[in-house]
Amino acid sequence: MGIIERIKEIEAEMARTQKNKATEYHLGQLKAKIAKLRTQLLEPPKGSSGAGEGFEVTKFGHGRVALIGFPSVGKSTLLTMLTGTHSEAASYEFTTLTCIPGIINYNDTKIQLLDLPGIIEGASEGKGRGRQVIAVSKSSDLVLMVLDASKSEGHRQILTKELEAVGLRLNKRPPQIYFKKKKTGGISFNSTVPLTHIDEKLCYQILHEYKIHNAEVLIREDATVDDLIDVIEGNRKYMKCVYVYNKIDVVGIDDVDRLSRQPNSIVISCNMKLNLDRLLARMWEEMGLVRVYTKPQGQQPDFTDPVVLSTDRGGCTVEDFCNHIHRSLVKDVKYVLVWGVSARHYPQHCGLSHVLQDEDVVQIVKKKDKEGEGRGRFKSHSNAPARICDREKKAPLKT
Ligand SMILES: Nc1nc2c(ncn2[C@@H]2O[C@H](COP(=O)(O)OP(=O)(O)OP(=O)(O)O)[C@@H](O)[C@H]2O)c(=O)[nH]1
Ligand SMILES: [Mg+2]
Repeated sequence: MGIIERIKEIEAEMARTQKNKATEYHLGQLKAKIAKLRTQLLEPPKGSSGAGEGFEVTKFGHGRVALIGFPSVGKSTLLTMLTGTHSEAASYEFTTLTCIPGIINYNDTKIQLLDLPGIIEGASEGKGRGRQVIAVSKSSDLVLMVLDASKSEGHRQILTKELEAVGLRLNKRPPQIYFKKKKTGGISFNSTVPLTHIDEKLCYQILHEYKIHNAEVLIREDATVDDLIDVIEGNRKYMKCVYVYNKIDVVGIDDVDRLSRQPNSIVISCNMKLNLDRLLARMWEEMGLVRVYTKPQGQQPDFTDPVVLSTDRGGCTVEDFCNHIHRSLVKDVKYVLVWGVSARHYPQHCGLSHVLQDEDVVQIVKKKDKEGEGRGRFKSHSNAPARICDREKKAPLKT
């Protein structure tokens, strides 16, 4: 039996099973089994070299955004609108067959936008080019899920489910669970809050399913079984996602109003060029890019070419900023002067751990060149010994 059939079978069993206190443990175990099989499904088949054929697109710019959606929802039209790169758009499905990159210049930063083939239900199991599409979206900083406003709203759930099946978690934060495998000592289970979904026995059973018998588990929030499985698997990717409802020109105003009020959603129309500027602003905001301008000593700041940092790509501290300019700069920095939102007064003297914010101006003050042993005016440039007893003895005077 193949892995997919086994997953289907377990899912059917879960659907058959009544949910109550007595079956809770059994259901938890089944969930862990499915998660294990899904992970197996993602591994490249044994004996093959590498992960097989994919869309190879070089990373470019300060952030990467992937367009994901069913066929013919207007992904290619959106890419053409926003970037000026032409991507074939037509009224039939599966117009786009590979990954087409485009660049958006926005707020002095460059954002790479990727147009991808449409995905269909079952993409996580390898239908269509689903796997490659999902792999590319995993490598991006933000997912734009493009949906057709005139079609059923179930599409959003179907796509989210497909992405969840391969370990992508949209608009969620990692569960507050500490988990560490050990060599010996059995399983220690602790929690800092009252738990309503998990208890010690269930946790033991799930760990047993993974053949883990020595581990430390500390749960810091009212977590569910799925959260625990996510932490044990450890390969989940937490991503931001904006739901983009396209083609609002063909639906009524009531629907548009309802869709736009949903969380993380934005309504647009590519054909009528409606709300595209809002989409760009939203996209930029979600990526959390931090522009830092440099200021040479005694000169005006350079407002043309910012250093762009982000928490997802390396962090936003002064140290990250210095590393961005040059690796060897950090050890020469004495302190930095910061102007902007992150500074309490202008300019603020900051150390390497200071966290910068968008549109800050930074001036680096370097340490002076290495001085000799002595200090200040006692600095000695002669080769004379430091202690009097080390003096070279002169020959005694001849009398
Ligand atoms: N009414 C309306 N039609 C649109 C809009 N945007 C795109 N379309 C149409 O939708 C159709 C599909 O657009 P594409 O951009 O090819 O869609 P796609 O998502 O790239 O499709 P695949 O590449 O097949 O996955 C085209 O006929 C477009 O003209 C819109 O805002 N309103
Ligand atoms: Mg397309």
